[in-house]
Amino acid sequence: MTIAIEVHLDADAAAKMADDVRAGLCAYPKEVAPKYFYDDRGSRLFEQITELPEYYPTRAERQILERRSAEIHVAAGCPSTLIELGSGSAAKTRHLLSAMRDCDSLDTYVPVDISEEITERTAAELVDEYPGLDVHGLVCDFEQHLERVPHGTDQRMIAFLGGTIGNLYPRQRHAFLERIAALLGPGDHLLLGTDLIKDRARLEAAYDDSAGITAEFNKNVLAVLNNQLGADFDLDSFEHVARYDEEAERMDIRLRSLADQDVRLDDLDLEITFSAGEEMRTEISTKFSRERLESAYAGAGLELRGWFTDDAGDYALSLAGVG
Ligand code: AVJ
Repeated sequence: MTIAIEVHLDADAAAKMADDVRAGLCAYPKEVAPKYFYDDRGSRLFEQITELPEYYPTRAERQILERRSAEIHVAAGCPSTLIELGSGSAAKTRHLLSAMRDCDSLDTYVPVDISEEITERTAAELVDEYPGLDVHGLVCDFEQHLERVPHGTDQRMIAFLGGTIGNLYPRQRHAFLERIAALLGPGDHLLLGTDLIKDRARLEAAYDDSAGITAEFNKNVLAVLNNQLGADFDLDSFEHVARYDEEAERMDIRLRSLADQDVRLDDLDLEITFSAGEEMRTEISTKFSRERLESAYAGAGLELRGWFTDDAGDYALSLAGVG
């Protein structure tokens, strides 16, 4: 059993954020990317979201993994290496690791995450829980460093859970799936978590909970800009908006300015104005049907090989492979 952790954090991550935020705030309509939600407070708020009665995706995904990990593992050809993008605390991943162990194929786990602290803690826990397991962690932004995941002769499964692919616009999603396809050998698989299309009322409730946690999570992105870019956003002058866009089949999450106001971002030497009622997009969360996902896969050279949903049919884990 070994632990090896490689850190590839860009020295200029801060500069990239500055450029990215400037471009988004100077565009019309204004937009800030959802990856900036997740500072410490944002990550804690997201944890709370996953426990809300209205927010079903986390529970649905957990149910699938609890009940069907063995089946998923066999359908994926009994891989011995599990690579997980955005692994975090690997809470749900343990079901997959246990299925691999139970049929004696578990060899290597590769968590890929932006947080060094969490990756180290998770690695230490897992080598305890799974005797003989090698953990080869990668601390990086996987959108930038996807190609660093280890290649080898072992059968691999790349897991991307949680439904985060829904945050990507179609072109970004296409590019991401193509990069995954390029990483997969003939026997390898992608295991992807996606939220499914359902009625507007349930979707909108899931993203606008009655306790107001999602609203706080959304507004927290303004606090991130205040802290990291020297901005002076007044969080109370914005309100949370979560609408289902039926045509695009995605949740569209925004912050609406409650007044005419100016905001200064010192570190960008930038002053922007919001008019009362102006909306700034902070996230999309795409919802899928099996057909839609199948065609997204096909467009990137991937083939749908397995489809696993929770009892209610709210959420899917799918397996995809190349050629
Ligand atoms: C972590 C991107 C999957 O889209 O459901 C939850 C984030 N945003 N509530 C999602 C989120 C508002 C979540 N993902």
